[in-house]
Amino acid sequence: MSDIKYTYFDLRVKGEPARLLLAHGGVKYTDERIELGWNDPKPWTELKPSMPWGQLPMLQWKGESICQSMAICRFLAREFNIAGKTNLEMAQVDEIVDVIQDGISATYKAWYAKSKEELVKLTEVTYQTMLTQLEKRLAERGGEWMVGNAFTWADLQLFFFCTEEFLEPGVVSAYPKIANLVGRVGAMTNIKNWMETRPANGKMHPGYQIYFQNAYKCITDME
Ligand SMILES: N[C@@H](CCC(=O)N[C@@H](CS)C(=O)NCC(=O)O)C(=O)O
Repeated sequence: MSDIKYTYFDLRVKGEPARLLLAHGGVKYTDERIELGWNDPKPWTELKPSMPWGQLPMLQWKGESICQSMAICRFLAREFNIAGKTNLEMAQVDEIVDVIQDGISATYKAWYAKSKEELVKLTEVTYQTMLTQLEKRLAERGGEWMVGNAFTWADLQLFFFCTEEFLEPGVVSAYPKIANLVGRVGAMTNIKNWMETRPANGKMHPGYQIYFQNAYKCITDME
């Protein structure tokens, strides 16, 4: 029985990057998936009061618990030596991760607004600006990895953003260096294996679908 347990909903949103890190690290852990509230509210209603911040994800690591998705990721990245080699590199990794988090937060905002105008702004302005800037930063840093000429979790976070329900695959191909990086991360043995074998998302409730499908599809559905 593993002394590592990761608890999150049966979803690939805020909690999925840590699952990618755990996959990359190749550690054995219990992947505890809490049923989505709209399918059955009971499991989360019972668990929520015992969570320090009333939210998931939570990582239990050898007798200690850590919450907050990005704190968990930074911890795992340091454990697996992909946080950056120096203090400066760690800051450069954080810089990229924060840019991606801004893009993810903008996505949530547009989902909640449920307005076509916001979704169009997200896809045509926010994503395009962010990907253009990331492509430029990647070129400045040698074109292969986002930081320090070596794989770090900044690359993994970029992989997450480009392969989950944020962008259409065709969008990434317009940014050749990012597309190449995403392809190389996806071909890493542990990541490839995780992507091919991970559990499917839990059953989605139609009323909540907008929150978990990419904005391009949301726009098409609104037309
Ligand atoms: N800042 C927190 C936010 C976590 C969060 O929003 N978790 C959501 C799921 S993605 C949650 O637990 N929702 C259930 C609730 O708030 O009752 C983090 O990054 O971990």
